[in-house]
Amino acid sequence: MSRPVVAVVMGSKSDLPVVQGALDLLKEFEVPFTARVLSAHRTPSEAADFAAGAEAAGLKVIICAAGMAAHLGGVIAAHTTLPVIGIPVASAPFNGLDALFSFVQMPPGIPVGVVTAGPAGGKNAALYAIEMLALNDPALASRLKAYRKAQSAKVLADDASLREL
Ligand code: RP5
Repeated sequence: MSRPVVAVVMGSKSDLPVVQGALDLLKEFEVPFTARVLSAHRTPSEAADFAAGAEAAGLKVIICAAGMAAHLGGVIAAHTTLPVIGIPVASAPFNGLDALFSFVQMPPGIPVGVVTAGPAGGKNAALYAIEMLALNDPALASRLKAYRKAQSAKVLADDASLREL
């Protein structure tokens, strides 16, 4: 197995259902990745150490999923210049708005790119990471184009089948 180029970090194993779509897509696109559970609040030193060593470890993009006061993306981004993509995880009582604001409200100088909450966010985080990697990987870029083509073909087929009714 090649060295991971994407890390998918979640604040808790309970975030896994949201992240699963990202893991599945990275597998489908044959992007080597690692999945970790690291918490900005419960394991702050481990989270900071991981981020500080990420570039030297060969990682290119870090995806972070967290809920509630979701500081994971910000803490990881504070310790690396690699691009960080945040997936807010919805939880009671604020249904992910809390996590969204925690991810998106980064002070100028330390950006975190944010996708939507929930499984759609998980998928788009992976696709966004794949788009970044595809800039320097022509084989990955053609897999991405084929994926888009298949996606469009499915919508057109759905359209045709409904028009027949
Ligand atoms: C956050 O707190 C995690 O990312 C998770 O979404 C939330 C709740 O964590 P657990 O209590 O389920 O471990 O840090």
